Amino acid sequence: VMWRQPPQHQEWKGAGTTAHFYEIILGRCYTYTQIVRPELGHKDCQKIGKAFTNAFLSKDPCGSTEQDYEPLMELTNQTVPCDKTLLWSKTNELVHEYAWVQRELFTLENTLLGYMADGLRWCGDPGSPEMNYQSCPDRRTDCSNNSVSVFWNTVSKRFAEDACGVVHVLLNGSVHNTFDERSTFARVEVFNLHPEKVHTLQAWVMQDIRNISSDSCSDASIKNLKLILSKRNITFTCENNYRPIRFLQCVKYPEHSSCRSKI
Ligand code: DVN
Repeated sequence: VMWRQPPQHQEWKGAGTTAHFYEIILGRCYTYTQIVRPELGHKDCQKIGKAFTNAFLSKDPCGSTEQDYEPLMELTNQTVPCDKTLLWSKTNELVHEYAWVQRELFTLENTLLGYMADGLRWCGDPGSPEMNYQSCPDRRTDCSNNSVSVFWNTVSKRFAEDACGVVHVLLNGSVHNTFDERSTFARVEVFNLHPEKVHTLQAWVMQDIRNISSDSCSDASIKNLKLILSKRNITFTCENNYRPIRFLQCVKYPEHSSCRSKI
């Protein structure tokens, strides 16, 4: 008999699971726990890798839940020291450049689980024990409860809940909504900071060095953030173009006028 090929149509609008997903997360887990943070050397990366894939394999990629990721969350708990949590929105590149230099600061991607998953895509299929390398749900056109979005919402929630002392956030003063209500920072992190532990949220609002405009801290969206936090009993402070991070921007554009003056 001639066996029919399984249908090869693209099921979802988004790109499929990253090639070699399992090997990548396993390798990153060992790199992180053995080399980046050897104090986490006791973590069981085999178990963590299995818990990660068990969270989404053989399941509807549009019906992902926080509970799916619960076993993974339990295996990857990690303490971030007070005053060292660094949140961000629309500053992906700059924030990680800064965290690379300020080694004691932790973005989510500097924690084990964020480090493992950073930049990857994954999904399964209810009718198969395999990963779907062909396509995965796009969060805008297919479904918001997809395996990747639910993962980031879940780990971001825990990251914010665990924070204590002063929390910092690096925002982009050169985009329309510096504080964007649809962002993970706004939807998840702001509402999961515990006021009993987090007394202050300090924002550093950075503008694109090539077009520095007026005071971003007085932007309407920032006023909205300030209001939300005051209702939650968290003090808000805001600083425009924080100098240490401006210096990082100057590394990229050393000839720019705002970088030419002698320090
Ligand atoms: O504080 C950080 C960090 O802790 C994190 O988990 O949340 C904060 C950063 O997320 P954000 O506030 O949504 O910031 P951005 O710049 O709007 O989005 C950063 C990235 O996450 C982007 O690649 C987003 O994908 P996009 O918009 O280019 O398709 C992505 N992202 C945002 N919301 C998401 C999401 N990915 C999956 N599901 C979501 N709900």
